[in-house]
Amino acid sequence: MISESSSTSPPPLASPSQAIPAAQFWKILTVTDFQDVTTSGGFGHLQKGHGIAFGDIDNDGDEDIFEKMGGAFPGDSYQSVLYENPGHGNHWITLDLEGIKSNRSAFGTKIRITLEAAPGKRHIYHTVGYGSSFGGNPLRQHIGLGKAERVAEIEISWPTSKLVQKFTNVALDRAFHLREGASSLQLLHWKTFSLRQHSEEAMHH
Ligand SMILES: [Ca+2]
Ligand SMILES: [Ca+2]
Repeated sequence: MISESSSTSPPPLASPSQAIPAAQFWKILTVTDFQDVTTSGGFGHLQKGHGIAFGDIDNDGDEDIFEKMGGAFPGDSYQSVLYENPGHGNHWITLDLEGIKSNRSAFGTKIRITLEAAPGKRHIYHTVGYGSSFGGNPLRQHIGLGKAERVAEIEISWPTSKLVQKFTNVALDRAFHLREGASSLQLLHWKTFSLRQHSEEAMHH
């Protein structure tokens, strides 16, 4: 949720006089509202980042972040970091699209989700692509739905066939596969696992 001190301006850039710029993450609430989730997301880090990718790595419904650390010069290196998102209780949906007439990876496919949420209907727009900086996000589209009460409609517009598919009353907090032109979304059962357990095991080896 927007903090009480939410501003209508983008977050300030770090001052050039700061000796060690800390990694900060800002959650975009609307085009003009930002929320600092550096602490609540556990994303604070003093090293410089060089590439970043967002994806729900442990399949628990929130986006985790992989960050390639270190600078551009030889020797300016640091181990890369995987930030496990603790979650903020928001809804989500994941769409794994497979093109048939359009390219198989569904690049360029446009997704429009219509939500019912207080105080009324809201639209969310996504276009399938890697969409990252010096990194690459998974092509499966993990889409945050905030405090949505219902997904009223998902509209998928394929790039080559120009086919437009619509699905209504889709369940929240689920992952679905869709082949271009198929009549229904197929529910996916991805297994969740503990990133923390894996990292602790790695530290003992
Ligand atoms: Ca996750
Ligand atoms: Ca999580």
